[in-house]
Amino acid sequence: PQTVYLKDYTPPEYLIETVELNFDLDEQLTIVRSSLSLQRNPQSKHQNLALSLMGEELQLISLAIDGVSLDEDEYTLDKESLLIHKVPQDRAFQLKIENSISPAANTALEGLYLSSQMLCTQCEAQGFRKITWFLDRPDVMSRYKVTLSAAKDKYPVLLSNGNKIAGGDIDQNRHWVTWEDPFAKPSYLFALVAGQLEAVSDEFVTHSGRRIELQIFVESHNVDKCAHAMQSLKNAMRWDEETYGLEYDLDLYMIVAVDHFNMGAMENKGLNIFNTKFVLARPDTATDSDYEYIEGVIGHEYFHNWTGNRITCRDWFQLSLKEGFTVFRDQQFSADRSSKAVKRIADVNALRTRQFAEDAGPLAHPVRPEAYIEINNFYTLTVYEKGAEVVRMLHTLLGPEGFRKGCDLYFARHDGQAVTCEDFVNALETANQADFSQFWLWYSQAGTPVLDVTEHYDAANQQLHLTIKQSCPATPGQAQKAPFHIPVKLGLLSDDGSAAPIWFNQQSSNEITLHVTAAEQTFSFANLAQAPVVSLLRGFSAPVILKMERSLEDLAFLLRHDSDTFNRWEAGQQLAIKVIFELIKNLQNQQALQLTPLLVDAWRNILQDKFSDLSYQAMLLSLPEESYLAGLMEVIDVDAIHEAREFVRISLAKQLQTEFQRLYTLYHRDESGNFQADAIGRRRLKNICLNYLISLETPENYELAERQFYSAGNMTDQMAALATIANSRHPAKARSLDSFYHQWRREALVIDKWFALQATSSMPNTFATVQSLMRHHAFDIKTPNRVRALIGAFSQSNPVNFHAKNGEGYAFLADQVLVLNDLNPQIASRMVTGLAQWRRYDEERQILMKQQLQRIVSYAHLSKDVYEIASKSLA
Ligand code: HT7
Ligand code: ZN
Repeated sequence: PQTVYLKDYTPPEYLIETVELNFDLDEQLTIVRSSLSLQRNPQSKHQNLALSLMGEELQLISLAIDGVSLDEDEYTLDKESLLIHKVPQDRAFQLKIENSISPAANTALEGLYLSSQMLCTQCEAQGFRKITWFLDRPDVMSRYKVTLSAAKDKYPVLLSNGNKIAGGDIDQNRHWVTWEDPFAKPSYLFALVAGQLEAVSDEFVTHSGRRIELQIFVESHNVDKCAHAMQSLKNAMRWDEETYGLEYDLDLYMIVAVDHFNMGAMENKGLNIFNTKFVLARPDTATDSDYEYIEGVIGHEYFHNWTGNRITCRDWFQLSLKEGFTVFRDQQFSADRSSKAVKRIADVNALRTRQFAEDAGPLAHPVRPEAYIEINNFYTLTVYEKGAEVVRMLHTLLGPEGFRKGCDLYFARHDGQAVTCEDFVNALETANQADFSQFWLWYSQAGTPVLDVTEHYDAANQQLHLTIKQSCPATPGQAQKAPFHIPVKLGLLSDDGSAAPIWFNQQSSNEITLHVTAAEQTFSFANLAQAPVVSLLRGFSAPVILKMERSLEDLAFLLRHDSDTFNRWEAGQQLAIKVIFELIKNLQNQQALQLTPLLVDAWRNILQDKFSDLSYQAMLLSLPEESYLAGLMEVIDVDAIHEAREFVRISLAKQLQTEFQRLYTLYHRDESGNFQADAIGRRRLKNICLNYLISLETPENYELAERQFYSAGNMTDQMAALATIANSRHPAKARSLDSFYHQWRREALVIDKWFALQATSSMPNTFATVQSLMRHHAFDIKTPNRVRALIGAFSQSNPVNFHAKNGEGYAFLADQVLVLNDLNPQIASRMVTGLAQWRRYDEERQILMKQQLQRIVSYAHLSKDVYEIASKSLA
């Protein structure tokens, strides 16, 4: 397969000003008639008389230019393009194309496809070319008018972008609707939906007094699960006006929820299409986390209207221009809507566990990649999450006002354009007279920088010297790295836990941001009568690995006293990590395990202290996840990690049982339907206590979990109880799982949870369970949510069982990847991730994982998607 390079970018040779599309919709055979007004792009340097359009899996019916049909010798058709040998050069012309497509046969879920009984589209990144031939690239922006016609009974609702301008009946059985979008857009933002859908409606009055109609379309049995998504949308619209001064532009905003979707959601202009998972919620079917995710994703897609749609990407290498910025915006939104501390910790946790692994492995790439084989493979944690961290650092460096000033300039300068990441950074620089030339390296250099910090207290001069060395490991294609510009937030604590004033450059403050720009730098702080305790990288001010020798006592001190909520949590995590790694060493040397009283005391303090934010308290009590611990190990030992972490969990439960029980009883109450932050906090705290308690495997704690499972009036409590049961030797495990299935068999999203819960159990017979679940009548390999819930969850979130020494997990995954490869390459390539980190394991596992990757690569009909991930993993 061919590699596409950023350096080869050239402007399009032709532009398309307007597009008229006419769809005769039918699930077996849809006829597409497209009329394009084209003209040469004055900015193109080429002198080509020919016009090359992209198209895949299309059946051509006819072609005409300015009303004159083209003969077969006037064009060349191949698998991926249509070349019209000669087109008018000095004037605009009309190209008419008629072709057919087969939505029901489209299992890749890209282009026009059938989801349940509904027809819908997914065009990002390059799906439009599976609908008709086009200049399917984001820098070609056109105005669209779309007419849909279909059978009235099967497809009573017909939707596309923009405003509905006309409609009517064709005959007794068929009807039509015309939509017009006044905003020019790239083809990836085109959408249509047809189906038997019900609309839940509301309205929003904008800052300037415009009335916007809001509609969420779902199948009729889901109408009672849209209220939260609707409220989230209104919250997002208000927030963007207040925070960025950005108002919605069309008169109508539509969201459609579909069962079959390759990702979370899609920001098509005026017609978002969502995975049902990120729309539907009712207290008894969705957990508190589901509610939070829904608000975040609804916000994310809404925010794209400005960061992505009004201002879009010049080419797909610039993906982080819209995704990194929009993730940052949705993170800010969620933080403002809930607990800032908890949201930041959750985001950093996800980044460090998953993106850091990507950045340290064979698939590492810069936030702005330079080459790809299949762009769908670059919707990555690096482009999204690290991209958001890069924007966050710009926000930190400029401060909120400076950042807003820069954004205002970006929106004013580039509205209606397709631009690059440089354009974004330039606008921030110009508005603030800043210089981000070194900062730019965050976009072009891959890998996670490491900060090695040493401190030296000079008692005689009452000075503290901090020496920070930065380095960044080699990544594929980038052996050497230049130093980054890293904002490092710092605070100092006196020995009573209060803030020690920071005297730096003759000025004093309680917190400062250091600019780390060289390979090695020393920062000195004056007027310190005693050695302070350093709180570094507050708020996780940069996506780096911080290495600093710290005693258990210092960490326990920071855990008690740091005023920075992120660093307070981080101190607890570092403390637990140090303890767990000591235990891992003991296990590997076959020594007896013992838990240091220091950790028990620290956890006791957390349990006994008063917190206004109980979600935060619950987070402080959570032990680092196994996958995060794995990322810190030279050679990953999944069994030792699991055993050591379990030992800590059980020991804490034994020694602090009374405290865990006290808090469980205090906060266990029925307040289903209450989604206020304090009620969510009570559930989180109570459920983490339950998690510790059940590890004791005593009848009374088993009883506690079972009672909660059967009496819960909300999904958070029911799932939390079932998860503890499924992950233990609870005698009622099978009965509880069966009961759950029967209770929820008609709710697809809840059944996904049921699959995932079993797939992630660390109990010994899980692989057999996974195999039998593959044969369960509710399992469907053509439904991405189900695949993620079973195959994805097992291979990516069940380290002990997936990495079983006999290699059965690896062979199973490769089998499924090959099946998926033929059905849905995007989902197949996502599943390969489970094997990508093979070099991090012991030699025996390396051999087994590598064998499966080789088996995948040698498959005769391998898709570009899977080939790219598997071959790069092996390289
Ligand atoms: N911008 C959207 C990306 C997306 C997507 C990409 C490839 C294949 C399928 C897809 N569905 C959605 C989602 C977002 O980031 O908002
Ligand atoms: Zn996005």
